Amino acid sequence: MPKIFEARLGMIKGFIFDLDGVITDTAELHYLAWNTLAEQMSWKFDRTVNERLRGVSRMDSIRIIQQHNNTERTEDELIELAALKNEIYVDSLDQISPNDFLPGALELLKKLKSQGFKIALGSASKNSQKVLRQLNALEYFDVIGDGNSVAKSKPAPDVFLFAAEKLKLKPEECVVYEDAEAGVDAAKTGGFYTVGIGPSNRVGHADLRFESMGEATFESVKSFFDDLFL
Ligand code: B16
Ligand code: MG
Repeated sequence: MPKIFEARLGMIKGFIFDLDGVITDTAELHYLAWNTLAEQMSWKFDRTVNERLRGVSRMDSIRIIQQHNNTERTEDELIELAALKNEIYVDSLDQISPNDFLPGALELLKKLKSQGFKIALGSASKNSQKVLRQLNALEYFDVIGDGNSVAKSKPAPDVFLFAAEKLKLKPEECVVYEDAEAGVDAAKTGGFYTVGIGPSNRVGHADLRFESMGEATFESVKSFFDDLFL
């Protein structure tokens, strides 16, 4: 039987990818944008605080930064400040190019496509379309689930459930790749198989974990989940 049909016989039929930290590293650009705003506002902000924003929505991120600074602001003020950060961030996305895939990510997308798997994005970002466009990666995704698709952000499973439904697959037919603690929580709550990218203190609760995308190849994942691909 041609390889391309094999995947359709097994239980795993689709892959859902987080964006930042899995497909590309926008975390640095998020950090720089938050840092610029923090300097303008004379807020305390550093890379340790930034690490707490990984996989967290924009509005939840600004709440974390405000807590860190012991400040209280109205919801309208927070929306305005988050919009300022977003302007800086979106401008900085212009510098992303097809050279900015995390090592291994593009190869994995190509492999999955050639094997006939369905592919979706499951990101908290409301800017995912621009990031994927800059990477020239839109063609690999059958469905885009992102911060514009659902109201509840990770650790709620909504964005992954949205992506699976649009792919016409059940959660147990999909593997989710995630680099954030809240993202793995979201995928597990939704009933998905999970691949964590990063250290065990962050994503050790995933079914399978790799330090980097370069290690998280199709072959490694297939050999771990074994029967689900038969
Ligand atoms: P935006 P992911 C997340 O991306 C980032 O990790 C997180 O730092 C960011 O706050 C969030 O997207 C929202 O992004 O401001 O562009 O809507 O990992 O879920 O792909
Ligand atoms: Mg992420």
